[in-house]
Amino acid sequence: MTFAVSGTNVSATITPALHAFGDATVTVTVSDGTNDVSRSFALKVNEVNYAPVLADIPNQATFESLAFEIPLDVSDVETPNDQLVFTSSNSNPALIGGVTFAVTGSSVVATVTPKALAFGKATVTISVTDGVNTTSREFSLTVARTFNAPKLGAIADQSTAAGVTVSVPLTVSDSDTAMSELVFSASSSNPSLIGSVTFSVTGSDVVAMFTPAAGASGTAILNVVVSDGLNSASQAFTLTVGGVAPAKLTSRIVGGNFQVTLTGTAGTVYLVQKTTDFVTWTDIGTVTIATDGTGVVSTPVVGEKLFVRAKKQ
Ligand SMILES: [Ca+2]
Ligand SMILES: [Ca+2]
Repeated sequence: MTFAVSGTNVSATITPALHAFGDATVTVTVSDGTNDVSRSFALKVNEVNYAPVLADIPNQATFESLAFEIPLDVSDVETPNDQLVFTSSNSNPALIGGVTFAVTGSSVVATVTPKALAFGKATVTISVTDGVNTTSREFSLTVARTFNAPKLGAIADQSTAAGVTVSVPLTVSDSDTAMSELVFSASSSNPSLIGSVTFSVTGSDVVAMFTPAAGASGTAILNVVVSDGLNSASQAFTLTVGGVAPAKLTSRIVGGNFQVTLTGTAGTVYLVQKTTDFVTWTDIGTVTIATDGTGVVSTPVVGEKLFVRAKKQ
């Protein structure tokens, strides 16, 4: 309490204590050095609700899909931090997955989670209210794109009949590129064998379809590549396209041997047997159809009649 004297006017100035409110009796005394005179009056200091204080939030940067925390400097004269209500909004809902708040004692931490596969900029506004007054701060958020390489699982070797398309499911993943944005391609060690390659992408299911060229048979090493535009992954496998199927057996005498030729799907294994009486069959040997679609086995000529048969193994 201070007094100011100007001529015959005296004014008293009363300053309530910081953030204090309530009722008081104020007594003012004036003295000439010998005699005192006092007067009292009632003073009511009304309650004021001070708005929460939220310090400026620096601009933020993160990487695609990478959540991060921001410590918030918050206080309120009347309300403890754990009773304040925190909310957020942002200018780019396609980028921001959500903002959550954790209050421990007076410590407040906001966690910002970008949406999966999203990148770009947003202005984020964080608000805190004591129920009456609200204080907001905004900051700029930059989510930088990342380029993690796609992943492609191993592909088992495949075989198919001549002219028959073979469908191969692929195991593909990419942590930061949408499946629909991935680019698939394939190359062949034997281009004349493969007529066309197409890829079908449905959600996360990817199927590669290899169609042999008309009339072609043999084998090719196919290299399948998936790219996100910057990085790629690849897997190779062997595709065998069979010749004429089912197997055809021909025989002829060559230099005193009975030579048996099988024509069929490459990679197929046959057991070739012989007999003279259709009762007792003796193994000549096994034949694996080669990549040219044929396999040959021979046995010495014995007697006048010899019959052979081939059994698929
Ligand atoms: Ca307040
Ligand atoms: Ca990627």
